Amino acid sequence: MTSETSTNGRKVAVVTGASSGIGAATAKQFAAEGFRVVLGARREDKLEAVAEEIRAAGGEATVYKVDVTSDDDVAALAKAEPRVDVLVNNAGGAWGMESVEGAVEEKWRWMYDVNVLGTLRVTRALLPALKTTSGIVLTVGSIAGRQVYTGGAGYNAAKHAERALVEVLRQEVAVDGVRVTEIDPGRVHTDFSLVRFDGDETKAAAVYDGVESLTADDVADIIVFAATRPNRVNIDFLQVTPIDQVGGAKPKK
Ligand code: 8X3
Repeated sequence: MTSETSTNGRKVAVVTGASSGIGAATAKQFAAEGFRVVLGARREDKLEAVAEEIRAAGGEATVYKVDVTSDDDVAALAKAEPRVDVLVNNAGGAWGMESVEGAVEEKWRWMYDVNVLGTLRVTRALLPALKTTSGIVLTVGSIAGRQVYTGGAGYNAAKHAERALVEVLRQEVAVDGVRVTEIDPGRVHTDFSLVRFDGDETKAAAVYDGVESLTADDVADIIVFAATRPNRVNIDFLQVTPIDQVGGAKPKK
């Protein structure tokens, strides 16, 4: 992170899935650290609300509609933002908890597209800019990408694949001075479960009921910490869970 050519001399952090949860919290924290933040997500009204909060606090934020499954959206983002110091690949998610025997291919395809190909699309498009700044790519994986659990096969497969992508990328771009870090959270209280259970609020609430989960800010803290180390410090990955989830990826039902 050497060049000083961004708008107002600020370094630029691009965050996908920035309209809520870990993405929104991460964007706010980067802005508080003095970065100009570039927020991408599908829901523009929600994105704009996050950006307004950042601006009200004295930060600088730019918003783009970015569905990471759309090549056009990603290309437009890359064209409009020639300087990138930090990329946070946060867009992703789980859909369903069917057994392997009951697997729904549509859900598996969506999970692969968002978690794996989405991370590929955005990273590939922004790599030229990241090489120019000796930047850093941080990808929000999951403990589900390191361990498996019953009912998790589609999500486990996608998150394991995303981790493989990230590990290969690290080896390929180290020579360019680009660092690649994976942040692997366990249970974080966000809309994650609402999405997984098709908007079923009772099922989603049960995941977090009676246990203390991580907050989106807990994870954002770690992302910003990893991104703001000196360039000589490479962090391969950080796994973070609530205390009751130590040693096992199994989500609470
Ligand atoms: C989600 C982690 O523990 O809910 O990425 O499967 S967990």
